[in-house]
Amino acid sequence: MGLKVKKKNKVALIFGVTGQDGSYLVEFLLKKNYTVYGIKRRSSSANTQRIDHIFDSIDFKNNNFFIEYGDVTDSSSIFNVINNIKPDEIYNLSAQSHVRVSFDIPEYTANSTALGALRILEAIKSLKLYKTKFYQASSSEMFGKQKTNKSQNENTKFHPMSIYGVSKVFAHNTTILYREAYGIFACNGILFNHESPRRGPNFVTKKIAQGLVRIKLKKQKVLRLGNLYAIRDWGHAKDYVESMWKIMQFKKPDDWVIATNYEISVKKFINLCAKKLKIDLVWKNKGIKEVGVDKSTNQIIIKIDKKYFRPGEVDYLKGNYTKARKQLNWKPKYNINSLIDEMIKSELDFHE
Ligand code: NAP
Ligand code: G4F
Repeated sequence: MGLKVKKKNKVALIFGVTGQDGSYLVEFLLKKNYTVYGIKRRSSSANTQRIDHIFDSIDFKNNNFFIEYGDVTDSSSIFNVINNIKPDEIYNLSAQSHVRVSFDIPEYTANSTALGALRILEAIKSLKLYKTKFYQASSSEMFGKQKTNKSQNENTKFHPMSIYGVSKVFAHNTTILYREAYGIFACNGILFNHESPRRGPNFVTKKIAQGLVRIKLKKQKVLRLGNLYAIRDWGHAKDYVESMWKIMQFKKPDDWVIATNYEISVKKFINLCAKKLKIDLVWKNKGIKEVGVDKSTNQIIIKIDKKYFRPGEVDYLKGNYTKARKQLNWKPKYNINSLIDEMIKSELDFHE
């Protein structure tokens, strides 16, 4: 009988582990038997709510999950952690990820979202870790302003409309440069919007699901929103973290669009949520005066607030993920209905 050699676990390092995607990615990798290190930044209040459950969950009993302090605006912390861990795979999910906020804190957004990726790639290069693979969380926000409402793929030209988008283009191109100039296995996942019950509360889907449930339960009177006519291609974060891993296992480093190829407006998203909650919603007026009225009570429950409009808006995003479907054998399992069902259920459960 031949000797059975236990294969060493692969080691992954995640920047942005405390975020929506980071939390799903840890769960995914632990189930694949990885040893996972996550980087959290210092904050004055707890920022680990999305991952705390992993430490004492039976689902992850044999886990190998460790948290280290670090910050992608601090080169020395990046260098030290990569040097100590020497991971097989690095996932850079860290960013100041809110598009509207990037107009208010442009310099910090560029520092974390653009230069963060550069700092990690520089550390890989200077430590000569040529076996370490790198994943960059690129974004459909990079496509920005498009001349036509055609779906976007890997060859679509970028025209970012926010400092966040500009920063992501920098990180995206830097990733390609380090691949081509230094031979690093560096990949970009150009992910379209993806949501979940763990989505941050100031992104529109979570804000709508949370707000309408609170209104239904009479805990909130009005939900204030910005542009109702932006169109997005919304998927589920759980599906999208699987694509990140598949991108890193592909035979060569490359860039990939990950999407559902199904687009709806913010207004349609509201209508679908309202219908699931049995709120009889009708719309009145136009422009800034547009309101959503609960027909059963005749109360205004949705108002437009100028403060949520952006100096630059992205009107239309719909991704063509044919390359990922054919070459990575990836496709989304959730659709818009199952995504909304899960988000609404989680909000209702919260109030039980
Ligand atoms: P998220 O929930 O906002 O998570 C961002 C993560 O980055 C958090 O863990 C955050 O830490 C961390 N972070 C922020 N600044 C940092 C810094 N200076 N140093 C270290 N960590 C820092 O975002 P997400 O939705 O999970 O998205 C993950 C990544 O994919 C982001 O880069 C985002 O830009 C990109 N992306 C997202 C989407 C989407 O639709 N969700 C689509 C395309 C691309 P705290 O928890 O302490 O804030
Ligand atoms: O939910 P959002 O803030 O997402 P946005 O701007 O598309 O960005 C998200 O997706 C990107 C991928 O394309 C990521 F890279 C990025 O990190 C982030 O995860 O806004 C979606 C749409 C926008 O057009 C916005 O103007 O909803 C519109 N909107 C209308 N009212 C609102 C609101 N957005 C927010 N956040 N809050 C509102 O009250």
